[in-house]
Amino acid sequence: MQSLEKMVRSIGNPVIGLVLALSTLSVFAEENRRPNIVFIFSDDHATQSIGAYGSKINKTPNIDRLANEGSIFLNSFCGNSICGPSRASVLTGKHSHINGFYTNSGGTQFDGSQMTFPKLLQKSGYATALVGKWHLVSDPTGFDYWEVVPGQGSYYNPDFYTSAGQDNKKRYEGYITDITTDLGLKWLDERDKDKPFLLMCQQKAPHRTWAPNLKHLYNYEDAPVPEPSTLFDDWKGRSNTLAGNEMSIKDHFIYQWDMKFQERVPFANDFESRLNEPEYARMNPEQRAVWDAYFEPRNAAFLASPPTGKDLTRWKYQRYIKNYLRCIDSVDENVGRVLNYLDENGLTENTIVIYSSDQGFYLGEHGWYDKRWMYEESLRMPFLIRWPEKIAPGTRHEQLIQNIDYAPTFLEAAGIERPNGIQGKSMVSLYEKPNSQNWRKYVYYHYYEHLTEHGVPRHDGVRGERYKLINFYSNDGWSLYDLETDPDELKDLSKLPEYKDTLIHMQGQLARLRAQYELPEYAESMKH
Ligand code: SGN
Ligand code: CA
Repeated sequence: MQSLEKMVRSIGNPVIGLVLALSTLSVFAEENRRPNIVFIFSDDHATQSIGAYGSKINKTPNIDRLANEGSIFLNSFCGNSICGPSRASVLTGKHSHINGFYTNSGGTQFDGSQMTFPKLLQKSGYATALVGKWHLVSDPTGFDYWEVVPGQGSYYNPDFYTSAGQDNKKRYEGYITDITTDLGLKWLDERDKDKPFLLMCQQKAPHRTWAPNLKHLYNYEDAPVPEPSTLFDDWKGRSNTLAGNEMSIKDHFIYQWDMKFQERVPFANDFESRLNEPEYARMNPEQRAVWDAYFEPRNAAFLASPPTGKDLTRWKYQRYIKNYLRCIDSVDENVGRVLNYLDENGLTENTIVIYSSDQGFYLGEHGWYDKRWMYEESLRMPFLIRWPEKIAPGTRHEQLIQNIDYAPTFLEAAGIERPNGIQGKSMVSLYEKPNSQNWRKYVYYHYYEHLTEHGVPRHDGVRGERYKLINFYSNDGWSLYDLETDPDELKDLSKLPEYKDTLIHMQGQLARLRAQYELPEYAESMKH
């Protein structure tokens, strides 16, 4: 930067020089005002387990701070409910068929040469960093610093790698959620403080196999976690495809994996005995001692008199949900660490903080775990945002937003021109008018990973403010739900004559969105 004095001297006329210098200064002042962005992104965190979304099963005081001090989007959705595809949409602001990342399976690499919002922020003068789970196969692009876990990563003593490659992995002792935050905060300390910054802090938790921080193992011990009303859903009255799922609490947990047994359970079938707990092998002797002290007596009690029938499903639900919620306890604690860091370093006012997760998850609803289906629990993504300079505390948004909206929002917040081709809408205007009706009324959804792990068929669809239309286009046709009268989505209305007009209306919306987003023919989508 040219000094003021030098500029005035080189211009000769002190008055013109001073005017020019002052306007230059105001540009720099503007530059300093560009907001920082801290994007905290977890993996598989369902809104049903966030206090601010009305959780009945746990508390998340730190995540809730964002809603109290900023805003919450009550109708926030993904476009393809699975990890890599959702992340690719976040980075590009485009649906899967445009950004090229359709499924986690099939060996796709994210094309990191395409436009992403971190790249544009970096180019416009932001310091950029990414830590934690990446899961897009190719190396991250657009970050001054990145340090990520291979694939899904591990909970205990995790490996991380950098641009030095996966052959040069570094193992950190401790628990992944803490370590990911440590790396992010260390970078914040060491960053170039003359630049605004983007930090993407991407937590692996609470992804399967739901291994808690050992200090949280005894949380939720006192009482059973309430069950969802659809834990014993029989999948009748809806698409036949539902019964083909492999994600039920009843039949599809693996004892030595999800249920935390070390030995084959005598009455378990082969499906339920396929794998061994992946985290146990990574723990050091002290960690194992803590783990064993918790699980061994409880496993022994289970084996001594195993529950049967519905009680067995209930037992599995408790073991699953408690470990899942314990993982979230750690995520929430680490959100608190980040917020405290911003407070202590005078960064709160001018920093946008977002909490989100790559998709929702079934916490026993429909008798399930996992995601992928277009039903509400896995279609939803949390989206909480605090930006003290623009957003009034306690703002609640009803508008339908989607993960393709994040990139254009960050770009507009940073004053960067929106490049052609982005499919999402910037949400910045909604901060000035939280009740704005000038917003989309329907979102498009498309899941491609056909009948892989968990047995979910490909489908697309449209989610409106009241109705949801799903098209199981390669095997079963239409489903239609009324979210107002049937929020649990237990009754498919698509074949009922009295809903014919609604069906036609929603089919029209689907066709409109497919044209707007330039979807190819269904036959083409079936190649992915
Ligand atoms: C793993 C899990 C699945 C999960 C996928 C996708 N199996 O394959 O249960 O659906 O990841 O998750 S596990 O046996 O490895 O636990 S995603 O978040 O990456 O989309
Ligand atoms: Ca995920």
